[in-house]
Amino acid sequence: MSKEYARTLITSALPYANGPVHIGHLAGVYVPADIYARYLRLKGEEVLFIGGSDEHGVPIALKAKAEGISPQEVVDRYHTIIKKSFEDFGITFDIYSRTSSAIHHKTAADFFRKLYDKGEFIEKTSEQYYDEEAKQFLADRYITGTCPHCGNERAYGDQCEACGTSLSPLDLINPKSAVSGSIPVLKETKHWYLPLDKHEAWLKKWILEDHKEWKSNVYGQCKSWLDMGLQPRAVSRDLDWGISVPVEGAEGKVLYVWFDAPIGYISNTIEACSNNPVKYGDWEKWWKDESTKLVHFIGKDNIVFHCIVFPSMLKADGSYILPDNVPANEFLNLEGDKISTSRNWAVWLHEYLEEFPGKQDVLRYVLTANAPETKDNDFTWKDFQARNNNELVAIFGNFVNRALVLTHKYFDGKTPARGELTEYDRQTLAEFSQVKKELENYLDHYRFRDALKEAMNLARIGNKYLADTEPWKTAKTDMERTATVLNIALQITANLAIAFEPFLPFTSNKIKQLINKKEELKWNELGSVDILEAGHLINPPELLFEKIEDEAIEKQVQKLQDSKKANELKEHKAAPVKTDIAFDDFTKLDIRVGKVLECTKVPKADKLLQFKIDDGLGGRTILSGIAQHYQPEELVGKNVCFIANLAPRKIKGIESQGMILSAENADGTLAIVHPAREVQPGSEVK
Ligand code: B3M
Ligand code: ZN
Repeated sequence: MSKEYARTLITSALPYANGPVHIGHLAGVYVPADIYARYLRLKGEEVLFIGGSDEHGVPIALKAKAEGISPQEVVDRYHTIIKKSFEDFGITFDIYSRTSSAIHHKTAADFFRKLYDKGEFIEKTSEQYYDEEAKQFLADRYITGTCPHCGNERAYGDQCEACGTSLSPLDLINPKSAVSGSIPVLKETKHWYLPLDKHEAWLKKWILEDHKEWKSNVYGQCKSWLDMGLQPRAVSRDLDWGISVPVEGAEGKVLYVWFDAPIGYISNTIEACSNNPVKYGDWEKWWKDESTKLVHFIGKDNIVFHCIVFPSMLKADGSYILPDNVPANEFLNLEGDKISTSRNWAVWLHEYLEEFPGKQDVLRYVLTANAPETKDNDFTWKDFQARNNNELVAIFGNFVNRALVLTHKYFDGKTPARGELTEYDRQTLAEFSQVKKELENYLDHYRFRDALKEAMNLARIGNKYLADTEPWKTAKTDMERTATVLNIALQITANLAIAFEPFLPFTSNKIKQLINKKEELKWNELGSVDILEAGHLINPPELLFEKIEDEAIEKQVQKLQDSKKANELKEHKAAPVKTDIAFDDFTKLDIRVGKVLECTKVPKADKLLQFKIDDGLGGRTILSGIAQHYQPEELVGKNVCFIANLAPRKIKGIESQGMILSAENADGTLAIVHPAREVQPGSEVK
C-alpha cells in the first residue's frame, strides 16, 4: 500500500536500561532508523524521530537486587551511558527520554485506564508461582527452569534463550525462584488481559492482506502468530517495580513492561512537543492524524509486540493511527557467536570509541554494509578492517583526497571552470545522475545496505574517473582539460557529501568543511554538476579516513578471546568429589611447608622447573612441571607446600624428592599453593 503522507513519525525500540548498548543494537535498529530520519530531513520532510530508555521490567529489578542498589539507580546509570553512546554515534533523535519519567507514568496509566473503562480487558484470577521465602509472585525472569522444548536448564519464565521459544512460567520443568532459589508454590492472583483473540480478524486483514509489502521476515513471523491463533495476554504483573495499575483493588500490581514500553513512544512524543511546540506542533497530529506515516524500527525479537500487541492496544483505544511499516532487522552475531550481554560477548559502543576515537563513521559504515536486513549476519574484526582499508580509505577517501590535492596543486584551491566535455565525461555524468533515483528507491523501501552500496558506487565512479583521466599527466600539456576533469571531480565530491549524509554524517560534514560549503547541501542537489561554481575556494586537504593496522585488530580479537575464556571459567562446574577415604589414609600423606631457596629452568625441558627447597631438614630438590606458568625468579623466597614422602623419581637425570602443590583452573592455568602466613620451613600441613 503506498500512500501520500504529510509527515513521518519514526520510532526506534527503547533499549532496556540494564546495560550499555552494543553493535547489535546499532546495526539492528538505531543506524537504520537514523539513516531514514536523516534522509527524510535532508529532503525537507517533516519528521519526528523518537528514542528513549525502557526502564521497567524484571531484568532491571533483578540487576538492582544483585548489586544491592535500587532499580532507579540501575536505570539512572545505564540511561546516561546509553544516551551518550547514541549522541556520540550521531543518532539524531528528536528526543531521547525514559519510561521512568512522570509524563510516561501518567500517559501509560491513562492509556490503561481508558481501555479499562471501555471494557477492553478481561479480568481473570489464576494460579501463578509464588516464592514463599521472598514473599512475592514470580513473573517472567523471576523464575527459571528447564525448557520443555529444548531441555535448556536455564530457561526463563518468559522465554528460552537457547531455542528462542516464548514461554510462560507454568511451562517450565523444575521451576526455581530467581530471587531466593527456592521451589515456588502456586497461589491465586488477579490480572488484566488484553483479549488478542478478539482482535485477530482485523489483524489478519490488516497485516496479511493490506501489508504484503512488509519485509518477508516480519510478514512471515506475523503470519505464523496469526495462523496459530491469538490468546488473551496478561498486561499486569505482581511486582514492585513499574507503573502501578490505576484501578482500585490492584495494590502491588504494575503494568507489564511490554504494555507500558510502547506507550513510551507516545509519552516521548508528548514530551518533545511540549518542550518545543514551535518545532513539533501538537503531539496528537503525530499519533492521531491519518496523514502521519508511523514507522517502527526494531529487532526481530520485538516483532510480535509491534505488529500484533501494540496495534491491538492502539485499536482498542480507537483514536490512534497504526504503523505503516515495521522494518525489523534480524540479529547481528559477533565473530560467529550470538552477541550476549551476560557473557560479555559484545563490542560495546562506549568501549569502541575509546579504542577507535573519531571513527564513528567507520562503524556506521561496516554495520550498514553488513546489516542483518534479511537474515542474521556476522560482524568480524577482519571484515571491519578490510572494509575500512579497501573501501573507505582506498576508494572514497582516496578519491576525495586526490580531487582536493590536485585542485590545490594546479589551481591554488580554486574550483576550475569546466570546458568542453568529452564523450567519456558525458558517460561519467550520466552514470552518476542515476545515483539519486537509485538511492531514493532503496531508502524508501528500507533497503539500507543496497542504498549504501549505491552511495559508494558514486565514490567508485569518481575514483575511476580520476584514474582514467589522469589529470596529473594532462597538467603537463593541457591545462584546460585538467580544469574540466577537476571541476567534475569536485562536483562529484560535493555530491558525495550529500549522498553520504544519512549514512556517514561525520564524514559528510568534514567534506562540506573541506569544500567550503558549510551551508546545508540539500538532497535535491544530488546529481547536480553545478554545486561548486567556478572560482569557489576550497580548504586545504585533509584525509577522510585512515588505515587501520593489524595490531589494532588483533587487540580487539584478543579482547574477545579473553572474555570467552573468562566465561568458560565462570560457567565451569567444579569436578565431582572423589570417593571417601579413611582418616588413616590421609595421615599417610606427609605434606610440608618449605621455602624456595633456588629455582631454575631445567635445560632442554620446556615444562620443568628445578627447585631447591629449605625443608627444615637440610634441604631437598624437587622438579615441577610448571615452567609455562611461572618465571623461576618470581618463586625464589616464597613458601610452598609439598608432599614430603612421595617416593623419589628420576626425571631428566635429576632426582625429584617430592611434589609441589598447586591448584588448577579448568583451562589449565594454575597457581602454586602458599600458606596464608609465614611458617617455619618443615611445618606439617594437616
Ligand atoms: N526494551 C526490548 C529490547 O530492548 C524492549 C524494547 C521495547 S520497545 C517499546 O529488545
Ligand atoms: Zn528452549
